[in-house]
Amino acid sequence: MEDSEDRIARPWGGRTPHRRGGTWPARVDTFLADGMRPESVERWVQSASILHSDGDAMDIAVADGRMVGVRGRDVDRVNRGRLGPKDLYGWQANSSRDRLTRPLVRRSGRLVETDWDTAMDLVTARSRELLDERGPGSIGFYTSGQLFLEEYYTLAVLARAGIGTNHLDGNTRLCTATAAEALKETFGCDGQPGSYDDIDHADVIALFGHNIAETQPVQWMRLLDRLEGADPPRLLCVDPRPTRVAEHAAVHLAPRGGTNVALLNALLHETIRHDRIDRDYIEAHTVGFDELAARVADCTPKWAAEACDLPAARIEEAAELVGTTDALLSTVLQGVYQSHQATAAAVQINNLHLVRGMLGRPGAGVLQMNGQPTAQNTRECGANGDLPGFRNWQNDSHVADLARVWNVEPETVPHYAPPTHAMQMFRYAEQGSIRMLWISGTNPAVSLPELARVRSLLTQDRLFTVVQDIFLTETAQLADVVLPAATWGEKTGTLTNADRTVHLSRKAVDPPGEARPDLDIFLDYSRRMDFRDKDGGPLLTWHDPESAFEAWKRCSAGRPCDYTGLSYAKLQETSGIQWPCDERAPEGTARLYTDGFAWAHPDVCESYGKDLETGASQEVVEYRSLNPDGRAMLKAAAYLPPHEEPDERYPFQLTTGRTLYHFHTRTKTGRAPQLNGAAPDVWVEVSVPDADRLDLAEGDLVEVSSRRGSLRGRLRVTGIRPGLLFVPFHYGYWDTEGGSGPGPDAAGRAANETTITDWDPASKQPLFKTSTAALALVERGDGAPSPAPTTTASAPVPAGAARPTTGGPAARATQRPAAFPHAHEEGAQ
Ligand SMILES: Nc1nc2c(c(=O)[nH]1)N[C@H]1C(S)=C(S)[C@@H](COP(=O)(O)OP(=O)(O)OC[C@H]3O[C@@H](n4cnc5c(=O)[nH]c(N)nc54)[C@H](O)[C@@H]3O)O[C@H]1N2
Ligand SMILES: Nc1nc2c(c(=O)[nH]1)N[C@H]1C(S)=C(S)[C@@H](COP(=O)(O)OP(=O)(O)OC[C@H]3O[C@@H](n4cnc5c(=O)[nH]c(N)nc54)[C@H](O)[C@@H]3O)O[C@H]1N2
Ligand SMILES: [Mo]
Repeated sequence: MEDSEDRIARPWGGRTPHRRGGTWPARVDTFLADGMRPESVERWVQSASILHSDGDAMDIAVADGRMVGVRGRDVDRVNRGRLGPKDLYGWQANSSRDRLTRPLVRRSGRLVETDWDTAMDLVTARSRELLDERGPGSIGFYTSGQLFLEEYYTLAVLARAGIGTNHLDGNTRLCTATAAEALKETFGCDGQPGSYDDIDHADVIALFGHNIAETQPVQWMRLLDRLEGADPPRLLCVDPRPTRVAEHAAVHLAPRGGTNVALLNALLHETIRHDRIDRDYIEAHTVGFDELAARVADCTPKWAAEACDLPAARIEEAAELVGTTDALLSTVLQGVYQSHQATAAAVQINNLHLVRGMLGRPGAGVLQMNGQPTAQNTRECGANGDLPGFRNWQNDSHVADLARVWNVEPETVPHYAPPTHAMQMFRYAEQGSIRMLWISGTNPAVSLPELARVRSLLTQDRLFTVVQDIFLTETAQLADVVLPAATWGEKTGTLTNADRTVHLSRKAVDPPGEARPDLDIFLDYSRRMDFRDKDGGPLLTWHDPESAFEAWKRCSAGRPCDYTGLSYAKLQETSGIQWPCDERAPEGTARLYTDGFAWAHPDVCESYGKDLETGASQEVVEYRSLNPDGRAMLKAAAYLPPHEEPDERYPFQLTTGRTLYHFHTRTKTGRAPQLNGAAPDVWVEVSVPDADRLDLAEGDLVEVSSRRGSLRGRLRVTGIRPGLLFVPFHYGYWDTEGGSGPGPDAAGRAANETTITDWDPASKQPLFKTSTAALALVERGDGAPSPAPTTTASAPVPAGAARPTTGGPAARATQRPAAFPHAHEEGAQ
């Protein structure tokens, strides 16, 4: 029984009802390029999606040496065969005609094609010159959450021990730095406590600033299936927009932007006041309860109601929901991480679970989510502002241990200060102390805040920029050297999703032209730079993905993210496996912290913590006195009002984020016709009362301006919280209509023209969700609606104001129920 559906119009497909505690039924979703029949597929190659943090496992269909489609893997624990819209259609971008196929170098102001030797010689010569003249601190690397583990590890070793620079960070700084920081603050160490399997067991699921329906659509399918099954969960949704999650929620709170800490302190207040706490658990496993209780003593629902602009009764209902269940699962994402007081808020969610003893058992867990497909790997490999293997830069024995793994002297590994965070690196580039910036797998000319500033700092003469990408992006167009990369499907590697599930993604087809895997580019650079270990041998002892993976396993040994029990062969045989996976847990580990918080011990923890208000790093002595035995830490935080508040000139709060059909700066999804068609251009969401008051209507062309800059887009009137505007951040000036060239008419449509350069003090994550703006009419719509989708949080009010979003025949994908092999049901504990 197979059925076919337009998965643009029906993004989540059909339902397979799922009862609490049962096994999620499998369903295999397949999309093949037009005219292609399953019989014509020559090979199916194992992989997993890289267009979000779920790692939906899939096989890539190959015929005639080309990718022709994808099919979900029913054996996999994460998705059990299901695929979301980006999984189904996004791969088509790989074969776009405008892929970069040769290196480019800037000559007399223009980027011209060249060969690899010329390009790499230029990069090497500049690196040497800078090392000689200005030292390792003049070179910075800004990487991604979208490469493979093997690539990050290689980059981390070459940057930290080869160049010896402290300036290496990922765009994970913009993404999940707060997740990592919140885990370190509470548990002493990064590492996702919960598991996606908790969705099968939870009784209440609380989503804080997380539009899972659009950003992790396959896990939303799992939730929808539970909502239709026996003993469904009740949802709490905290989001100022009318997301699909909000629509299905038992309680939806739409707070004023930037007030998460006020709300959470009230939830904690109610939990403690009603004695909905687990005293034995608190006693056995935590430190800091008395201070937390004192800090939230005055944070009544009535007090928070004012700060958050919510009815106090709703806050009480939410508190009852999370306070009275026996199985609470919370998920947290950008509505917290990119909002005001990001780390402080994310930590209060950990606190809620700790005081209720809701951790480490089926259905009771926290998912401090990741967003990008391989952000977890960026963090564990130390290609972000951390040392590899969650080692502590302030702990000399951790640095010595890392130096042992790399066979270098400990002084070679910079640890005189915290690894530089991305926002600081761009500041250094602006001020001139960083003179070479190597950007891989990210498009900062669209994704960083305050783009006018970013453009001007990237185009300075004194800064040498290398951009490694698969397209000539807005950022690549500003580079001195552009290196053409091979991507997913064209190279082999591993990736780890938000619930620690490691997948293997195999090469299915050759990359176009002379494009090379990022791993090969980094290895080539290291060879040319002749990086050596302390005995004169090559610093990098590996030569391909599998040998890089084996090297990483040695680095991970004995750390929380232990990969020593994994191998390519095992990942191929079993599909996804959750780390840690070692001798003691050869099948992987479903949940962390089932039995205490050993990684919080002062000798092994990744971080001694920070002051949540100022971001100042604590010293080991402070940590030891606070937490001598290694317990979970309850850290309190007072609510502080957002930095930028609406005023007469900029009367709106402005928030930015995602839509279901696009991924980030759209370099892939903008080139997949079904996805592009569903949301072809930027729009601006405004509430019904605000539109009425300003006499604005659906489809009007408006300008959104802030202290930083402005953008134009068509208006979509929705059920969003009054006083708040929303703009999707996907649209740079690159225009899909006119091919790959920048569309001059499309200038000024990027959300980040308007966003603020400001970041969370502890995690250093930029605040993309909280700034202020003005809204003005540019031109009346001609009756045509805005290009916003109707199937999502941007649904129009009234519902008939825009034609329903559909994909037509080109978007038909099949769904087939499948038997789920029970052997893979739950990873070992
Ligand atoms: N379709 C799609 N999926 C993706 C991606 C994509 O680009 N497209 N990107 C991936 C990546 S890298 C990431 S990081 C994730 C992000 O996934 P999400 O965090 O789910 O997505 P966002 O749209 O950034 O933000 C979520 C919600 O935060 C709400 N919000 C804004 N301000 C506040 C606030 O102050 N408080 C609260 N409580 N909520 C607020 C917004 O209304 C928005 O609906 O998605 C991943 N998945
Ligand atoms: N206003 C606003 N801004 C935001 C956000 C927001 O919510 N609002 N969210 C932030 C978040 S959470 C994120 S994660 C960032 C994302 O921001 P970016 O990372 O800048 O966005 P992407 O478009 O994913 O950029 C990835 C780049 O890598 C290239 N690429 C793809 N595959 C490969 C490969 O295999 N190798 C190489 N070398 N390149 C490859 C793509 O073509 C693309 O140019 O944006 C952040 N910016
Ligand atoms: Mo992200």
